[in-house]
Amino acid sequence: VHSDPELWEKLGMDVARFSGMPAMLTNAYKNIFLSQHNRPSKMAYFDDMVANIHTGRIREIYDAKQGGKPVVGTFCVYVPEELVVAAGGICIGLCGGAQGSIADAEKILPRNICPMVKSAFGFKVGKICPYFQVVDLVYGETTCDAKKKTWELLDRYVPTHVMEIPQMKRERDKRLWLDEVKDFKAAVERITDTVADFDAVSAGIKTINAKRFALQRLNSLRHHNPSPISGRDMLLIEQIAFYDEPVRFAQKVHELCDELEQRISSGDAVAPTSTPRIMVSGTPMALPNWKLHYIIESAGAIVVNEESCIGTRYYKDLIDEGSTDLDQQLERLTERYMKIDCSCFTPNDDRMAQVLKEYEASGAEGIIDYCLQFCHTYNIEAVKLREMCEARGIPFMSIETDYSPDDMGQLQTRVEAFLEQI
Ligand code: BJ8
Repeated sequence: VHSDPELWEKLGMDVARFSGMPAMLTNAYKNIFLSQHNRPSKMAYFDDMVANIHTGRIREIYDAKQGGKPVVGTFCVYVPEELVVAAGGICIGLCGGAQGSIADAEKILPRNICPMVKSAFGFKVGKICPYFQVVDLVYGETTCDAKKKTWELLDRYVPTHVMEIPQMKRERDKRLWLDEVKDFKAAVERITDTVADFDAVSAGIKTINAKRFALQRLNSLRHHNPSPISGRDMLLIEQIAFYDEPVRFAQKVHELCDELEQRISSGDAVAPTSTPRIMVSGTPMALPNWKLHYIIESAGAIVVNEESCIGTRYYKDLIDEGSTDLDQQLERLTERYMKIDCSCFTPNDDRMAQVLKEYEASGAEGIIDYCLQFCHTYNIEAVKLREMCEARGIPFMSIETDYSPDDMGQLQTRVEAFLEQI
């Protein structure tokens, strides 16, 4: 991992403290990623994105911002990045997946809330995330209680707007959501000082559709048995999707897909056909949270699908590009976003059908449901998932954990016992 203290200083970071952090990332990265055998060569781009995470991409965003492109930070795949691109801004996902910032957050926030919220908040309070420092505006949402109440506090450190995400999907909820999308568009236009007209929104939709489509292609190639790519590499790419430049990212994903197609036709795989195939479902795994994938793959299985917002929920649906006016564009955009089956909705039965569909498409042989500690909605929804799996004879296990390494041994034992059933 390279360093750029001059840039970090300009971003108002705690440079002394931050300078010690990239080394940890390097060691973890070497163990988890670079030690893998027979990785696709096109993973080099994504390795480089991580090696340069605190220099290259952040420098690129900083320079673009100096050139008049404001930066919007988000925490949920419900916030429509198409509209940020349409208005000439940059959109980056800011969710936190690191243990290192939790203690900062716990000086202010209660301890018994979701680690993702604490990690993200701690990054801002401790001034130890350059991406958090570069954003002009944060757009939060009212999905879960931990997030929506944290935004009130986060607003003291960085301007934080909040959009209301309905909790149901009736017609009146869809109307409310359309109004929220329009408010979001106006807020982004205010900071970019640009009105996103029909052509600009078309271009924004095309760019983000292309990114999502590239990920769809990659995910369907990785479903091949034997797997041409590991689950942890796929997760890494899904994480990088939230901060890379979207056009270049899509191109690099397609280059990797081309290589995977060749690997499939020549029978070149990362694990033999007999390897147990596991699908992960549940809460998002924000960068650098690789804990569960590492445990599963170190136990001799391979992860073949992530039913998660850092996973298929982010890219399974595209926006219809055939609109003829701006109103229709925004309606179609809201329709696409309303298909996201987050457990914050009630009822959320579409998710059951989606999990089953992805289970079958990926050729998985068991589901491990991943729930971040204190995430009540996913935790309770796991009851229905378990019932559905039991009724169909699908091996199912749910795990509730946080970012600390303390339960690694216990999780390893549970995962190994689960794999024996397969
Ligand atoms: S659309 S999953 S990205 S809200 S894990 S912070 S819900 S307590 S992340 Fe999410 Fe949007 Fe839904 Fe997706 Fe709260 Fe749960 Fe933590 Fe969560």
